[in-house]
Amino acid sequence: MSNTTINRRDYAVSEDGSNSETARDIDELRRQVDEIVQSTPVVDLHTHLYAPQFNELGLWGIDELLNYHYLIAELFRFSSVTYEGFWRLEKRAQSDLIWKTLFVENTPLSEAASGVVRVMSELGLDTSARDLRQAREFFESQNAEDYLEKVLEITRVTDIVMTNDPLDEIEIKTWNSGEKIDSRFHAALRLDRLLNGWADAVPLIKAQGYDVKETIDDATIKETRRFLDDWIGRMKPLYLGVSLPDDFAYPEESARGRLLRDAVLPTCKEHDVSLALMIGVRRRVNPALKLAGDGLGRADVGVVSRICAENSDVRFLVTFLSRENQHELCVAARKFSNLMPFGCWWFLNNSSIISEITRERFELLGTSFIPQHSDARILDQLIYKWSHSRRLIAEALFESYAGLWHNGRRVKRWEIERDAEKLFSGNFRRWVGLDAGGQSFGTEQNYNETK
Ligand code: RAT
Ligand code: ZN
Repeated sequence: MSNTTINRRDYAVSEDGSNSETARDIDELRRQVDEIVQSTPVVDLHTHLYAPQFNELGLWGIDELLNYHYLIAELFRFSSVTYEGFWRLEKRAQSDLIWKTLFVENTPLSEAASGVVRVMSELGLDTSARDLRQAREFFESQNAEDYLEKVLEITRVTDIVMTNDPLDEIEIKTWNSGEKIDSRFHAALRLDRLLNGWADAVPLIKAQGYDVKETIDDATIKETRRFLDDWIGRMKPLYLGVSLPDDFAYPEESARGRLLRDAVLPTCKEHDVSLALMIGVRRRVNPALKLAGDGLGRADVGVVSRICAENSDVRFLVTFLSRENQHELCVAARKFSNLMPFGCWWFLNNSSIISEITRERFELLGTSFIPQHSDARILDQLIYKWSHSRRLIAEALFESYAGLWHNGRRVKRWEIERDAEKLFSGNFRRWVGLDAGGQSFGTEQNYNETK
């Protein structure tokens, strides 16, 4: 439900003054926005999904869905199982326990749990089943290739951006095999291990034939740049990306600060490739939870303003993990045109918070931002994450149009289509130079020609 009450009397346009036509007009606007937002293709700019060529890295199916780290964290809110006890179980026993605890013995109200219900109902599965027999039979009968097509069709996601670690053994094998990657999947070169764990990264980079040292000197910077150049050549990433802690600073007297300033930013300039900064994660707040054990902290948005000011020839995609940083990020984006806010990341990918952040962004930035990415780790999650996000973004967009209408301008259908295209794919495509496949948007004439 929307947070803002729309007073339908405000839209009275009928000659006889009756309210029915008023309601019809605003309702029709609502229907138009819903229909357009539901059908607009999506480019999902940050996921942890993989093209089929990466084989076992691609996850799908009920056991993976239930073993999502968001749900593992929730399990321990309700179950007395110990961390060690849980990790000792086989994957199927883990998902059985998660199902029994979060879906049978408790009502699956959380965003992640309710999302599993959404996926199951979309696929025609019993969402109140006592066990996972039916769901497992369904997934066992699916062929991976056809299932990928099915999910992309249901979600209208046309392009998926992966998270690619150049130090991951399985990934390296696929990239080096020269196999053609499914063209709907795009790479994002992830720099976490390089920037956040230099000492551990050094032997791995060395093993790939680059003469880097733990102490960062000019020769090491040169070799790191060669490493990045080579991986950019191999992956053709749409952007370089890194997640950063809440106390991330810039400039910073540290290995990360030096590598960022002297290797990463010059590489972005040279290759004309964007840098994604995902700021605010506190890794391993509870290490016993493994991947589920990360938390968050409020960061300093001034850091982003400084980076943008000092590197005006680099484009930055930026997201913050703390809700408290969102308003400041919008204000920073008003000051720097090389800054593109994106997504409601991780702990912010919850209905109430998506609504709030998206409204705030419309108010401060119009349509000049990227409202959402899925962060899906399991293919099936695209179904619920995009269904939730589309609904919430449609609501926020409708309310912005209603406000505009109230102020004296009625948005036209082609303008709604143009706006939706920007929000769900165009802003990102243009930011990173991803070809829009011949589609043209933006003018009434284009709209009429493509109708
Ligand atoms: O959202 C998530 O699944 C997190 O575990 C992280 O992957 C985060 O999104 C990240 O990219 O670091
Ligand atoms: Zn992620």
